Amino acid sequence: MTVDVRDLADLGPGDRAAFFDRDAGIEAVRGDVREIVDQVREEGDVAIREFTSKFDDVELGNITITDDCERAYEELDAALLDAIETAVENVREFHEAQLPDDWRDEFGPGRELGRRFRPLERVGVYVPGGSAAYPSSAIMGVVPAVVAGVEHVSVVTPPADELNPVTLAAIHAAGADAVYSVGGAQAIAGFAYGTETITRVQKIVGPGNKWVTAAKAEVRGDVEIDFLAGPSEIVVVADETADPDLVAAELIAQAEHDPSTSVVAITDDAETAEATATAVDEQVDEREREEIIRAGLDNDASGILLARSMSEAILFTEEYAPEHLSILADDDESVLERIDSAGSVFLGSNTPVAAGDYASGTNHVLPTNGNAHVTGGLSVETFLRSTTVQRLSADGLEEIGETITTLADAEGLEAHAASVRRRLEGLESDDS
Ligand code: HSO
Ligand code: ZN
Repeated sequence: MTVDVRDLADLGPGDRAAFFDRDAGIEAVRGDVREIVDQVREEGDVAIREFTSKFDDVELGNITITDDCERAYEELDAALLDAIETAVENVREFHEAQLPDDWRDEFGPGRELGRRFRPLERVGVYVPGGSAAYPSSAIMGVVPAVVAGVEHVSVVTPPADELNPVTLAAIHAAGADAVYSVGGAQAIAGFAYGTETITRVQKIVGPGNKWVTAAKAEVRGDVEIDFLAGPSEIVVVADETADPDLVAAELIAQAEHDPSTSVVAITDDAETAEATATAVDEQVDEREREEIIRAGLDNDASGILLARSMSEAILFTEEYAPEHLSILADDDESVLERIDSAGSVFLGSNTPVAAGDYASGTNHVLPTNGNAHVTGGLSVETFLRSTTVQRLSADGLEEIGETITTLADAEGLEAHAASVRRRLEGLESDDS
């Protein structure tokens, strides 16, 4: 068997913890990354070129490749272009539905409060390249920023002798304003501090390898980031009605991303668990990326788990807080009802995770490593900031004046209280 079925109740504390202690694996490279970041910060483009030569084995001509993206778009095969346009359109529509309206309301007599939303001005999107060149990630990073109204959306993507034309075309279709042929920690540093060529941004988003993620951790504080994303993850919660072939297909699909992907199926039904293990065995041989898949299935945070009840399966899933959650169960809505922590949820047998990875419209840049306990994936809000606004009428100020002055006095901030009393006194003399 490629994957054994394990009883959840029999897992020792160490085995159980392995499922929950996933991390992005960046500690080992933090020191090296710090040096790269510091050098780019000091030397700008010179350091960008030096590190690109050293790590990517490419002597950069133009760092800026915005026009190349447009050309790739114009020259792309019609079927691919159509797929990219459909994906962009669906992602755009779903994200447009997220745009919040500015609002004001009266919360008490003469006390008007509200919120306004404005886009960030300059953001940077990291689009992975190399063996993990994902045109879809270009769409997922750039489109929400454009929808939010960000004025300058720039993209970095690693250089290569032959850049992936589909990725370049997708970057253009998604609406990026500037594109740079730089990858790794040096690209993140370029975004964070700016160089002669690269425009400094206010926020950096998008997934990357551990060098990229470590660099995001390094520059965080000087620049906003989305989150530190690790390898892909999925939990499939299945009951006895689930088709084991589909459960297996979901595990295998995400496992093909990376050898360190974590994939879990959990069910309360022994037959479903065994049949899933058999289906994984059968399917894995047929897959092109079999070796990567096998490595993923073998991870400590991967496995087919048999729970004593659906409740136990749900509690495990909640603690896992997976990036992707597929629910293949008769009453999937009531399973969903009991789960708060997951990046993106896929309900029912017609909803493969690949739909969200590529084209249904939801975002695939999602929290991993249990971060779904505290955050969601990329959205329009990632690229907005909010401002509160208020106006008090005379009545409104009189109503809360004493509350303010009492608290200000208690804090010893007499001038705060005075700024209120001066107005209240003015109001009294207006009355007389
Ligand atoms: N499942 C990945 C995204 C992706 N899948 C890109 C295919 N291409 C992380 O959510
Ligand atoms: Zn995927």
